[in-house]
Amino acid sequence: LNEKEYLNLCQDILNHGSDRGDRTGTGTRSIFGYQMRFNLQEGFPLLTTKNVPFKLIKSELLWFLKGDTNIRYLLLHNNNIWNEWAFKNWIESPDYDGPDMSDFGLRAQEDESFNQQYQEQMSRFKQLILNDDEFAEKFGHLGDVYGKQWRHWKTTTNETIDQIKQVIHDIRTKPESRRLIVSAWNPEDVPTMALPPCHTLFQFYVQDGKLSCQLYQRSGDVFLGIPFNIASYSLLTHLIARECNLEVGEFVHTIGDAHIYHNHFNQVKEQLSRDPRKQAELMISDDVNTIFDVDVSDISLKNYDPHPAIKAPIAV
Ligand code: UFP
Repeated sequence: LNEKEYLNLCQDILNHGSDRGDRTGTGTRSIFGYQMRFNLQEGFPLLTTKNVPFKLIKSELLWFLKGDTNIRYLLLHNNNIWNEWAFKNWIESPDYDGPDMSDFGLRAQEDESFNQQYQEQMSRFKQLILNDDEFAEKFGHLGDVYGKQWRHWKTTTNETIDQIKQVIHDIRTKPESRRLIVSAWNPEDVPTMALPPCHTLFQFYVQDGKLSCQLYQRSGDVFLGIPFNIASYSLLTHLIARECNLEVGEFVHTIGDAHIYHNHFNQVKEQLSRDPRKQAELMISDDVNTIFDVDVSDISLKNYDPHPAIKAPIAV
């Protein structure tokens, strides 16, 4: 059962992980080096032991695939998952004129009156991104994140490489290749990135007419991030397979630092007490000619029947 792969990871970290400090100051329990395998023929591995908002996963992935790095597209699709990273650029800039927002991630969790102020500034930020072109140009960009590296990798001779187009071409023409790789980790860009890529590199593999994908993820927030990442790369595998006239094989998820934040322990235990249900089925509209034209409305899930969502604070 696909979902067991994830639940076993959670249990393994709780049982055998090391308690460590981390960049965000929250504290984690972590293990190093872990691999999960999801058979995509069995169904779509969106977790059922809690509700995971597939809508957000879809619009984020299509945003990456478009090569877009500005959060405006996401906000237009009611997707707020990258806001904090762009917000950080704004509040640290000379243009910002509101109350002090330093360390907003931790402070918003601990101090309710600060949280009110933070919510106000965040909604002001979102309105500006949506309605003010100049502001969106200046503060909506997240730097050289996935979209940029996947579609417009900058070379030393000032050309760009479209890694996605290239890998699709290679899958079609050299399916036995061992070089079917897309890398998001660009050491030159890392210092200026809002968040250095968590999903660092992925590789494809074709066997028996089926496309498999393996992701190397350097760092995984196992409660909040990983359920998204599993679904996102499974969707990517489906889309690339469709583009190459292949069936789907496996999604192999390899994680470097796999951690559960200390303030997610109760949520994880609640989730582990639940029984997995039947997996959903992914539907991609027949109208889609190429994944480069695909719209959020072309992708849907059939029979997704999860347990209720479980809320938890995000570490920024
Ligand atoms: N994180 C994920 N998945 C993602 C993403 C972030 O798990 O797709 F963008 C988590 C991992 C980590 C934090 O807890 O965000 C990034 O912090 P760091 O750069 O210190 O690893």
